[in-house]
Amino acid sequence: MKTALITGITGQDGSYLAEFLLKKKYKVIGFRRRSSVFNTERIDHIIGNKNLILEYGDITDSLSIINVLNKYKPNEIYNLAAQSHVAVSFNNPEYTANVDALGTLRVLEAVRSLGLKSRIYQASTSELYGTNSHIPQNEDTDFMPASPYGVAKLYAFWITKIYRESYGLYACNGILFNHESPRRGNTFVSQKIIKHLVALDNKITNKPLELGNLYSLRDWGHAKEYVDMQWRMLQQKIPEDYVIATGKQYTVKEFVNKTINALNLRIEWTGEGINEKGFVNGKLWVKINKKYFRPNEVPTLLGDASKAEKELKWKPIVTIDKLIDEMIHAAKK
Ligand code: NDP
Ligand code: GDR
Repeated sequence: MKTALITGITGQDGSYLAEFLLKKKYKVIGFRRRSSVFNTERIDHIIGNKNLILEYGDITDSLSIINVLNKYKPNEIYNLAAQSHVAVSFNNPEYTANVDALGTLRVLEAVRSLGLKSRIYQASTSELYGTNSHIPQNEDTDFMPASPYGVAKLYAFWITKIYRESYGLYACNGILFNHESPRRGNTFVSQKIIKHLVALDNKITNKPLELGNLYSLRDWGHAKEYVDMQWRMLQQKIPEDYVIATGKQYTVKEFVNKTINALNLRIEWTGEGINEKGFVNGKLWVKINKKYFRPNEVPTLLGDASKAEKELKWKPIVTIDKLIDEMIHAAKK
């Protein structure tokens, strides 16, 4: 039986990956941090599975990483733990660097110094491309991160590559573009739009949805499909880095429009810039609040995943419309 350690098991991807690996008969060790309130909502349905073990730890704490790695000597490590919110990283840049950059170093160095043969997946991101507007972006596109989050993940990307090349570790970067699901955190734009518009439609609130930049372009896929890729990257002969993306991009405004359509409603937009507003049946449903603008924006992300499609034998299936339908369905429950 193979053993896999997942840091960030309580997050969106960690929960899907744990389900995926348990189905594949792995023993799964979940590395989770202690919290004053329950933080296992996304994995409560699998707690109790005899092949799932949860251990307390924190990616900022080397001892907890070393102890758990030494105890289980996992075949595979999925390093998903991160302060993953780009806007928050501007408020907490040092903390973000500690978790997202040095956290990755701590995992790599623990594997190296303990002499483990564990294969390592590092959760890299399309945020590495930042302000590089050359699209589509692939494994050869230059990185130009535009946030404390992006630059912390740049360090993590390079230190993963450096440990692979210097010490022969089997370590891969998955450069994943945005991926969403009903388990997406409430403050990411997809879930924020869907939950708020569903609440307006069901008259649970009458407050308008407040957004920042409506015109950034994102390549949105489904998290459940993307965790399969994380696993496939660790099953190759040679460790390599891969872009995972759908190859289609939409603006945040198009995401709003698609959600409105899926709710069988119509939206009328008026005004420009900070005064842009969306009305549904004459009522104000969407407005701009400048507090949601970021100090720096990543304007356009569009991934070219042809390397993964060829070598990992993968093609994304879930369209943005299907993703939105699934998220709406979950939000209505
Ligand atoms: P989430 O924010 O949903 O989950 C992050 C996880 O990391 C949570 O389990 C969180 O624990 C844990 N975590 C945060 N800080 C620490 C810490 N100091 N020690 C231990 N655990 C910690 O992110 P996603 O699931 O969406 O993303 C997974 C990874 O993939 C992240 O590294 C993210 O940066 C990266 N990524 C995500 C993309 C996306 O579109 N979703 C795209 C590209 C990369 P807790 O529950 O206690 O908060
Ligand atoms: P992102 O995701 O920054 O791409 O990072 P997010 O959903 O937060 O933002 C996407 C785009 O929407 C714009 N936006 C808003 N964003 C939020 N959160 N809230 C708003 O009100 C709002 N209004 C407009 C943003 O400016 C941005 O352009 C996600 C995270 O999962 C990262 O961890 C991951 O690495 C990248 O995706 C790929």
